[in-house]
Amino acid sequence: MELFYSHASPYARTCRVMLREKGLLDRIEETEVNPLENPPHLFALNPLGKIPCLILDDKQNLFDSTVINDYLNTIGEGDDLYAAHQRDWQVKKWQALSHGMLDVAVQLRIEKTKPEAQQSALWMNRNRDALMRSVRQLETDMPKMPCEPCFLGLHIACALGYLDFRHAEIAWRSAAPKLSEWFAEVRHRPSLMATEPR
Ligand SMILES: N[C@@H](CCC(=O)N[C@@H](CS)C(=O)NCC(=O)O)C(=O)O
Repeated sequence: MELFYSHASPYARTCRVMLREKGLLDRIEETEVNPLENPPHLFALNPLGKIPCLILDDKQNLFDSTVINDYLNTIGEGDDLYAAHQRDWQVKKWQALSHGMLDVAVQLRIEKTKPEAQQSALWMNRNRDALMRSVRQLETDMPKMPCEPCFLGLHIACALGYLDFRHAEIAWRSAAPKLSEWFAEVRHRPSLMATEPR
């Protein structure tokens, strides 16, 4: 299999974490690509032109990150990292919250990269507010989240890691001390260490 990714993409990071957690590294080639350079091979695989994108051994391909992670979880070794999602709608909801945080944080990043005159202060504030509300919700709901091997926590760690990487001005730790303490520990997990954004 071959995974197209970039070091900065938080969505691709979740797949790279899943690959490591499920013992699939010896079955994958990870190929770096910059979607903004309009690579024809990526566009041929994914008409949306986005990463991550996975080529399977039979040459079929998969996107987006949710589909790829579901697939990797199915074919890899060890615990089913979506077991809690299957039996608890709240876990699915928190997974959607974490994925939504990536959407908002990437949107904010796109806004920041525009020339200053074209940036929308209104949207940047809306995005920052949504991220802070989401962090506060995670702080509140954390005690109810599953402790068993579960992909939710790893995904949340990728979302928080992206906030630190691209939006360090968002002081999420002061609003979420328990989450911050948890993140300080979980970020040292080998799958997360090996995929730190850059
Ligand atoms: N819903 C997609 C989002 C993927 C996405 O937006 N990837 C970004 C990189 S972080 C991308 O490839 N952007 C290129 C573009 O939009 O042209 C997923 O979960 O994989």
